[in-house]
Amino acid sequence: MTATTTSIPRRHLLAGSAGALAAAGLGSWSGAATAQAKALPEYAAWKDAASLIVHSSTTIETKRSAFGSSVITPAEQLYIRNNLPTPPASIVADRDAWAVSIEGVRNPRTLTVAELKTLGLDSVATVLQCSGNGRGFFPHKPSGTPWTVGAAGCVVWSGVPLRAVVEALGGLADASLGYLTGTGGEKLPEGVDPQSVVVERSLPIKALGDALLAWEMNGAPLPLAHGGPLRLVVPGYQGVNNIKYVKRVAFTAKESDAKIMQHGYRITPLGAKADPSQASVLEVNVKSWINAPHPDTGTVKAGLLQVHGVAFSGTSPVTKVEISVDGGKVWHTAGFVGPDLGRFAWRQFASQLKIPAGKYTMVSRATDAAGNVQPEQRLENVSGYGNNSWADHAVQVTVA
Ligand SMILES: Nc1nc2c(c(=O)[nH]1)N[C@H]1C(S)=C(S)[C@@H](COP(=O)(O)O)O[C@H]1N2
Ligand SMILES: [Mo]
Repeated sequence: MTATTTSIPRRHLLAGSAGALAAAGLGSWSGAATAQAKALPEYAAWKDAASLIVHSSTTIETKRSAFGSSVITPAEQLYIRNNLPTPPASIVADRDAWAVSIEGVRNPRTLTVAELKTLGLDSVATVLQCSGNGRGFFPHKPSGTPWTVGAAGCVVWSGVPLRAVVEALGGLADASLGYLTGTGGEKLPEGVDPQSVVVERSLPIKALGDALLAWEMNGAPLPLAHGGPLRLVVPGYQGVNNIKYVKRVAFTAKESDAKIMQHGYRITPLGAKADPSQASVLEVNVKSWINAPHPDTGTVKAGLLQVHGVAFSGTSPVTKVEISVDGGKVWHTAGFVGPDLGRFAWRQFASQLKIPAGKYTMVSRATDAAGNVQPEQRLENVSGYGNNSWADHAVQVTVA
């Protein structure tokens, strides 16, 4: 599995200076380009500012040009998204003392991280991606952070399989409990209904199969910024379902009543109001994008050009990535490079192109083992969730 070299004949050059996609207003860089250069907040001061776009103290994005080509996203470059103010550093002062209550099992109990560490150990690489990643490409400008591609990363988590914890506590209390519910440990603001602000998500019980209670990320104690001391990691599920500073895991008959579950993170048709009958943001959908070449990293010279990017899906491995330099008219299969870290991780793809001078609209399109193909168009929805459109993720490249 090596990168492929493809010669791009002149006929694949886009006519005119912009091409159809650009003319339609797609594939623009407006989200990244208009972000202000704000300073990193204190809890994330250890991050690599040069790799990041600070939208606010609780929303920080990785620059597209900062994604490297070695699969794992370093913690210093990983995006941050907090719905509530970040908890104080005191919660990671004694990590082993952090406690999580486990409910809906035969012997419900509160377990400390120290106790969890005796119950089992596993390690899994996953794509962590905010469901709003790509929101910046929606033409109706949804409210929320206009992320382009950088509300995502691929990281390795270590912790105890949640199944092992359930087994240690006598198994599920009732075989009919249909949901796995996780609750964040933030201190909630006073004077408001807790259900209106708590970060609490319910997932179909099948998510238990791969779930982990993780205390380590990329080989280091889980940073506070990413949910330390303990995080519920649900491989294959969108960012919001991976509960940071988790204080409660419950097996429940119903979905949580919390607003973030009932009305938040729903795929709401344009013009409609969010309601619980609409699809919730659950599994990650098939997606890819090109990280290099990138207009921020200088002039691209005619001749040999290295194109690379990332491709992933929810719970199925990606099996194919195609790239196009003419906005999707002619496609070439790219090669996978680097280690395969399993079906929840992203894969790097690369292609060497022999390319003449001109303007190109470079796009990539992923396919997974279940046969899902990355679509050309986004699914319009009020909050701008789940954008996996290959057209929106185009890079405009000038080869001189
Ligand atoms: N407790 C808690 N967990 C949370 C959140 C939060 O605000 N509080 N945000 C969620 C959202 S919307 C996303 S996209 C991811 C972001 O994870 P990161 O900040 O580690 O990148 O965490 C999820 N888990
Ligand atoms: Mo998110």
